[in-house]
Amino acid sequence: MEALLKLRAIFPENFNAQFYIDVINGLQSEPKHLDAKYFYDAEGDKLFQQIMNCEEYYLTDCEMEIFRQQTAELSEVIMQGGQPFDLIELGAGDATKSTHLLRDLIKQEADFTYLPIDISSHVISTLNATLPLSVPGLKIKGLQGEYFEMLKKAADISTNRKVVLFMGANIGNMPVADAEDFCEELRRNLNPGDMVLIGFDLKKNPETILAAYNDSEGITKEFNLNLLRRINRELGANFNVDTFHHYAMYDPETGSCKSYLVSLKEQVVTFPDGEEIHFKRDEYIWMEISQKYSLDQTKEFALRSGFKPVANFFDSKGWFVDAVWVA
Ligand code: AVI
Repeated sequence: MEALLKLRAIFPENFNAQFYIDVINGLQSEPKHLDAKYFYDAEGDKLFQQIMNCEEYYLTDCEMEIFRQQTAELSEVIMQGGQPFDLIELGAGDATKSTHLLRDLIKQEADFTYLPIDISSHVISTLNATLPLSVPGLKIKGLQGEYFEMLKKAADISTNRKVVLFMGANIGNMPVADAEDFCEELRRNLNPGDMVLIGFDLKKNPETILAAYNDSEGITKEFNLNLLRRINRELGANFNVDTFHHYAMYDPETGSCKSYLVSLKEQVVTFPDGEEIHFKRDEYIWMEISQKYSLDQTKEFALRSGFKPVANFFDSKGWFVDAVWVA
């Protein structure tokens, strides 16, 4: 506690101790890495919006097409488990894709409550205020917090059947073993008959995948560099972002797409408490994984974590799947 107070006195005003600890631990690891969850400050959110709109980043369009064009089929599968139910969305964001589903479920007179879960209180208060206006008749109860804590809370609030949406290929941002653990924990938090819909980005032409993470306008590069800028802004470090190169690679054998920032020279980055991070020339920071799966792998994944795969929804190119599993 005393150490923490000292740190608070040294660092900029909005000092987040956990952020500092994770950054220092990551940069002292071998190889160096940073946790991709820290990409998403206000600046990072804006850059991610730009990524989603950029030519090469196909993932959002693919999943949007599924939610726009197969809405009735999605509703049918979801409603088959019986009513009433709670529709829970992990990491709801602005709920653009799920709004199509919500409207259709209301049209079908489904008896359900929408429980968006997000770590951001801003996201939750905005959804609580705006969604009932854009989706008349919607019952909504936003939950702000960590996914599994809020899933437990959702189970306390009602005993209704649960349908959990985990979209956007967010599962790809976990290494495969962590994603398996995540699915197992999800299963443990659900009852038999509950359902999950998980968005997976599928393996495809390696050039298509690589381009999505190395766009020609350099937005993904800025998205990565923004984390170094954030560390400068919030933790008072002195990264010179011009001396880091964005490098993305995709391995078609393993399906892992990884991004790195590579130091263009030998250098030392310092923090206000005197902590120093040394970089050799060409030393890299592993920034993010975006894992791609084959359809068979998604099925194995379901079975290994105790779910039964019941339906798959593909976009017209067959690049993305929203897989529906029953607990
Ligand atoms: C949020 N997530 C699914 C994105 C992805 O495709 O891995 C994050 C991202 N990183 C770079 N571009 C997009």
